[in-house]
Amino acid sequence: MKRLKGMRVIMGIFQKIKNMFSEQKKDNIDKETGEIKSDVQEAKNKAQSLKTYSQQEGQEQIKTARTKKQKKQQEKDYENNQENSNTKNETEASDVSIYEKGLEKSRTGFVSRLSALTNKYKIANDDYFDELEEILIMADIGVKTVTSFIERLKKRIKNEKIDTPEVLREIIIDELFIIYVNEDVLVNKINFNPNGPTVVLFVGVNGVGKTTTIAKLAKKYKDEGKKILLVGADTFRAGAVAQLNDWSKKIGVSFFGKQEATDPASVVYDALDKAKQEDYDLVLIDTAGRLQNKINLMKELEKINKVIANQIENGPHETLLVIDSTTGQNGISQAKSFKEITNITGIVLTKLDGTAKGGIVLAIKEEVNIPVKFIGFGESAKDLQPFDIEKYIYGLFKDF
Ligand SMILES: Nc1nc2c(ncn2[C@@H]2O[C@H](COP(=O)(O)OP(=O)(O)OP(=O)(O)O)[C@@H](O)[C@H]2O)c(=O)[nH]1
Ligand SMILES: [Mg+2]
Repeated sequence: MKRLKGMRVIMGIFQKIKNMFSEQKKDNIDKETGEIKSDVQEAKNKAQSLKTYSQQEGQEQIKTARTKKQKKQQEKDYENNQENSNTKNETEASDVSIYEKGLEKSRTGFVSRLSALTNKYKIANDDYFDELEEILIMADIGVKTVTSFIERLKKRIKNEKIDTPEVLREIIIDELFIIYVNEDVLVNKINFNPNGPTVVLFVGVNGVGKTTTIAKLAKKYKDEGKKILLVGADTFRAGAVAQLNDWSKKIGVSFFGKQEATDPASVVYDALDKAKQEDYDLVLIDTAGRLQNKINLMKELEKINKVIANQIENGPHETLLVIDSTTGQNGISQAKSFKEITNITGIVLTKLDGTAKGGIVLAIKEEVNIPVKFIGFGESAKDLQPFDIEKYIYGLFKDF
């Protein structure tokens, strides 16, 4: 009997221990479930905030850009009122005024028509959109870009219930900003080689401003203390090599070229030998752009690229396509063709001082998606600026 009772007691203890374990297990499971639930909730919250963030991000980007723009305007106003302002502000303001001055023609053409349109219509109806579309296409923005721009504009006007011309103006500028900055990191700098000479190849069709741009960039970087070598590899056009040589003397930088009509790749080969031996920082190579014969040009550029890559690690570090902005849609087709032929890393848009159509910048972004790195505003060595979309849009819409 005693044994039986003892057994029962032991069984009871076992049962209790078992229950304790199972309760403990249940507690653990509950605890784990709770943790999982809270993890899930946390993930949900994160996802929600990411979603909200990404929705807000675009707007934030524009807001930041606009705030910066307003700040620049304030700086500029301040600058105008202060005779003895500091050097940094002076540089900023002069950059802005270079854009303002350079885009004068565009402003009086395209933007004044835009202004007249928003004054004419009190509400944005179908006629308004038709006229707006026409103005934008005339400004060289490009049909594809204009169509998506108008669609977005209509949506915003509906969603945000915009009914005054003033707000409409703001929205138009915002949307043009969006075309350019949308989801991209804007790069307007040369990709410098940290281990030896940086090699920049210039391509583009005849007369777009390649040689002048090289001279302008040489001046800019010489003033920043770099040791520069200009290379005349445009051996196709008589006088092209001499023209670059003349620029090198004017600016006070070195030049490499051969007198007789030579194979451009062999000129580049010898030039890079010199660049390595004499420790040049920046080598700017001028080429001939005969797009008329695409296959030949492609072969020639391939050969030049091979020579550069063999001579200098990761070279060329940039291939800049020069486009004359006054040629409008033709310039866009050049960009498309060159993109097929070789690896273009950036665009230099020249002669913006000479065109009433500033829209090409936006069309290039949307249709070719290669960053505009520099813009040319005139014929002299100082008339070049790193491209800055804020200053550009500000210069364009100053009076809008
Ligand atoms: N107004 C204005 N003229 C420019 C600008 N850039 C270049 N030019 C002029 O455009 C013309 C052609 O410039 P180049 O630099 O010789 O052009 P290129 O591409 O080297 O021409 P090729 O060597 O013939 O292929 C020259 O008269 C330059 O002064 C600019 O930004 N604004
Ligand atoms: Mg030239």
